[in-house]
Amino acid sequence: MRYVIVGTAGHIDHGKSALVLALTGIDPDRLEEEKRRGITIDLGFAHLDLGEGIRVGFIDVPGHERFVRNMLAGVGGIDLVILVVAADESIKPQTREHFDICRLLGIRQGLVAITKTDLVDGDIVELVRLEVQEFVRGSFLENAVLLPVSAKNGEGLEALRDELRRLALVVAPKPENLPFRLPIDRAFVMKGLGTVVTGTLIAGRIEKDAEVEIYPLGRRVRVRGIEVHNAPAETALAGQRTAVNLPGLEAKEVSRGMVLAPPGLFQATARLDCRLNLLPAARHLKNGAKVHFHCHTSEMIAEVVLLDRKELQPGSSAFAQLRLSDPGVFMLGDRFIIRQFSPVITIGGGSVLDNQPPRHRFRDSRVVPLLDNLEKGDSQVRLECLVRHAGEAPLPGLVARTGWLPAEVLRVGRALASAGRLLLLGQPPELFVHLEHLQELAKRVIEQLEKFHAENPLLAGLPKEDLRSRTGARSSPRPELPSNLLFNTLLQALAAQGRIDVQGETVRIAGRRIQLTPEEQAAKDQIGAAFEKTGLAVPSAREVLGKLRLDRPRAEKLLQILLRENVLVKVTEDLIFHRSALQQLKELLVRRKPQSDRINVALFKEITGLSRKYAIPLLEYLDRERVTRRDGDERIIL
Ligand SMILES: Nc1nc2c(ncn2[C@@H]2O[C@H](COP(=O)(O)OP(=O)(O)OP(=O)(O)O)[C@@H](O)[C@H]2O)c(=O)[nH]1
Ligand SMILES: [Mg+2]
Repeated sequence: MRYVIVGTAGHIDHGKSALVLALTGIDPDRLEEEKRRGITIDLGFAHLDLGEGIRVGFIDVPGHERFVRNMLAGVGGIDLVILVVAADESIKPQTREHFDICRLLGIRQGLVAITKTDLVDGDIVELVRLEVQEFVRGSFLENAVLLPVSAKNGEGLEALRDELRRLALVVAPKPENLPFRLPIDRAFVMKGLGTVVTGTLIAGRIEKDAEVEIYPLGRRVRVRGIEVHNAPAETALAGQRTAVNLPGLEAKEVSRGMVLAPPGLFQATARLDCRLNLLPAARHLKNGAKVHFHCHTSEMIAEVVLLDRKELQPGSSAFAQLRLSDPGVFMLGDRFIIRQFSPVITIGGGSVLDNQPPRHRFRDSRVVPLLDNLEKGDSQVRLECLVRHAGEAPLPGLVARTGWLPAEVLRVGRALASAGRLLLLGQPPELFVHLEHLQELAKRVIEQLEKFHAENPLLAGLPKEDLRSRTGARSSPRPELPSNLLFNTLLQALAAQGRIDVQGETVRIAGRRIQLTPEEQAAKDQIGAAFEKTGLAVPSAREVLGKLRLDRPRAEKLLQILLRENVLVKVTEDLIFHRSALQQLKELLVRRKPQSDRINVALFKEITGLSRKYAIPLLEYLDRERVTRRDGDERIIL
């Protein structure tokens, strides 16, 4: 079965709805007000089997200039357009506007129906045919078939069905191997069923019972039932008119413009980088101008930020950033329309290139090449661009930015990894790192370590976390810190290359030793000797340091070095002993053991000649060192 969505387009009263009714037997004007006023107000839907496995869904749009926004909500999902031109009126303003919109949206196939031929004679039909041929010259409809038809007497309807059948076979099918996306065009309550939302499925497939998320609402619900072109179905496929029953959701919570997609996969965003085209008939567009933005079924206000010029001239095209009044789900390649803020007329359109761009500085030289690659590149170029620009990017973030399935992002990522462009970290891969970024970080790690050693010759190295934060920003255009996964991988790699040493939490340039000046070396020896000389009756550290001819911070550092080298041992915050004194103490106890393996505080004081102030902390130290073990008031020598 081949499913194709056909949209009507054309001026008010030119016979769009009558043509759909004549073709399908279904009146697309479903609202009471539409029937009373004889005009279309909102989108109408109908369907038709053309045989040969071809099923057509019609989206009938209103021609009235006040309802162009409704027309825009429908036209986003169509594969083919029937441009309707009434034989008695020929080309009118909304013929032009609707046709501009079709061109800006990149619709590639269609036909022209010259309607109401029963009202005019053959010469007039020929005249209109010539006018239309002139009108579509140079567009996607240049070689399209022009068919005179009448909904009244049935003229041309068979030929029109034949042409639709032919076109249906050349239309490119919508992509099924992408995460599904259903831009919602209607939400209503069905008796006994609850909330139903409808739309044209523009990508992927929706299964019955699947969990779905309503973006940007963030609500997750289960699909209870699906209808495709008004018939119950287990699965809806890309390209089909789809109705989804979502019990547990209030119809009033949902509105046109929201999107049904896999839960948690996408991120709604309010900033887009895009290619923007301005129609030749539009006025020039100033940087910062506000416009109406229409994409799929959504509509919001956007501020246009031009990236490389102060204003956009009519008929020209540029990269721009759009800042939206509300968040929405938009993907690379999505087409949109912009309309002037007031009076509201269609002035241009374009395609989304980046759905999560940062705010750019005006004329930032890195932006245009990036957008250029995103616009023209293949999957590999695009993915590499996104990762290069971010430095490192987690897999879920890349799924949300590309709109591809995770497996596809991984496939393209692996190809880039084997080409030596990316590094995929994690098992299974979760973080994509650009090799240039890795090299840049490696350079910064070494620079920061060199700088640290130069400024702190008495310190062994830099704690990892300090190094990570120093490696982040500074002169770099990217202020973010490298993630732990990336940073630890980088340190491992640098250590494996013999460029750095990592000891516990401390990192240093490989082989770098603490470098003391002769004066510092002498002071260090003096501190060591002072503690060694006094044995267990140690002076306070402050007393020792006070005697040195060194400033206090440097003396403190020397003390730290001695502690780190285990020449001195800290027993409590205030008590520091020389290693040799503690060693002698241990030996003293071991020698006593053959006499008795028990000792109490009084006896310990007696044999060491120490006061209680020293005795208790030292006994606790010996317990920790497993030389003794406490047993009530006594200790057992082990
Ligand atoms: N004689 C004649 N009248 C037609 C034909 N097609 C439509 N009409 C009449 O033209 C009027 C407008 O037709 P619609 O089909 O509602 O026009 P439309 O293009 O859908 O109008 P909007 O949706 O409001 O833009 C109606 O009164 C139709 O009966 C036709 O082929 N012949
Ligand atoms: Mg109509």
